[in-house]
Amino acid sequence: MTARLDARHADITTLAMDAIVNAANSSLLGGGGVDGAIHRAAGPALVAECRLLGGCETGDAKITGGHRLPAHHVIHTVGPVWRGGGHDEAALLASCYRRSLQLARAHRLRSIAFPCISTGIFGFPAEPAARIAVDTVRVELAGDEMPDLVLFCCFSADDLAIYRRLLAFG
Ligand code: AR6
Repeated sequence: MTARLDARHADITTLAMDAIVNAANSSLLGGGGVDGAIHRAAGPALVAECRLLGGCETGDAKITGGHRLPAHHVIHTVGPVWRGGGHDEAALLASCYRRSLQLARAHRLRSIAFPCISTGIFGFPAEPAARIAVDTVRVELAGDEMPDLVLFCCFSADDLAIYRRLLAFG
């Protein structure tokens, strides 16, 4: 069986998944956007755990507990800042999805929710970012049983419409 992919309009901090993914920065010490929301909801123990991780490279991912979140784990990944498209942004964004799923699998997690990494403060255009997200997740999970649910968590109706179309028609 291959993983089920779905998209939902939600605040990712409310999702009771095995893991939610955080669109962090390389310090892993918090910020605005979804990063700020996750740290506020998880409580101060999350940043204390993050301090032990020594930061994270763009395109890579690291895992912590979920603390006060309903999710059991947080996978922190650092997306690229959009600089016009000629600075390896697409490959680095794909790497965020790939590395997050590899971590989820290594920890035997069954369900994971992604926000639209890099498309807020980091400025990556929404449509190409969603295409990279869906294509990368599909390839990474081909023929693999774990995780068995991957949710694209959209914070806007516009993002949800993009993902619904990509999931329906490829
Ligand atoms: N639940 C789900 N999605 C959300 C939520 C939420 N609660 N809040 C925002 N989004 P962004 P980035 C969506 O800016 O572009 C931080 O300061 C948002 O609408 O959070 O990767 C970090 O520390 C957008 O679709 O992340 C970094 O410095 C998506 O999450 C920097 O921002 C990503 O927007 C990372 O920028």
